[in-house]
Amino acid sequence: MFGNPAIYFLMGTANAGTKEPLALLEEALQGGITHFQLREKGRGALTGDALVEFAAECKGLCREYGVPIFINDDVELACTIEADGIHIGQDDMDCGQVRKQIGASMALGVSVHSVKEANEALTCGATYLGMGPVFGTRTKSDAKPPAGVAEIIKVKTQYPHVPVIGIGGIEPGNAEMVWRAGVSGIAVISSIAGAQDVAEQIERFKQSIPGRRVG
Ligand code: TZP
Ligand code: MG
Repeated sequence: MFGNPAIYFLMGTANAGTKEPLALLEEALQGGITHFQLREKGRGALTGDALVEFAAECKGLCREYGVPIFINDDVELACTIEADGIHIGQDDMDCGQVRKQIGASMALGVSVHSVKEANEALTCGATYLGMGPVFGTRTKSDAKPPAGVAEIIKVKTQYPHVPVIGIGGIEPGNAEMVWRAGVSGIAVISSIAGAQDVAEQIERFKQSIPGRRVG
C-alpha cells in the first residue's frame, strides 16, 4: 500500500473553496495522487446521511482510479462505506480499540510526534504513521508548532520498515527535504486543493521525489 512514494491528498468540503468537492477530487485523481483521505471537518462539514453519501461517492471515484480511500477519525463511516483505511490522531479514540473495531484487514494510520508515540501506535496495530506538521500550516487550527524532520528521522531510524507519511505545509518547493528524511509519502491539503492547476501541481510534487518513482 505504501510501496512506492505516495502523494497522499487529504480533503473535505471545507478545503474545496469555490470548486465542487467531487470535481476537485477527480482532478487530483486524474493528476496522479496515489492515496486519498476524506477529512470532513470544520464549518459546514457534512454530517449524517449527506456525509455517508459524499463518502460513498468519493470511494466510487477513487475506485475508478485504483486509489485507496481513507477516512479521517470516523470509524463508523469507514466501516459503512468499506473504506480501505482509517486515520486517527492522538486525541481521537484509543488506537487499540479502533484496530479491534475495524478488524485486521483495514489499514490504520495514526498521527504521532515521537518515537514513544510511534511505538504505542505500532503496538496497537498501526499500518502507517503520519508525522507533522513538518512546516507551518494554516489548514489545521489546532496544529502543533512546525517540527521539521528531526523526529521523522528518529522514527525511521528506529523502525526502518514502517511507512511514515510527512504532513503539514508541504509544497513542491519544500518537499524534497521531507523525502530525504525517509518518508514513504507526503500528505497534502492546501497546496493541492488550492492550486490553480491541480494536475500541474501534483506533477511538481512528483518531480520533488528524489529518483521519481510514484505509485
Ligand atoms: N495534520 C498535521 S498538519 C495538517 C494535518 C491534518 C494539515 C495539513 O494541511 P496543509 O494545507 O497541507 O498544510
Ligand atoms: Mg483526528
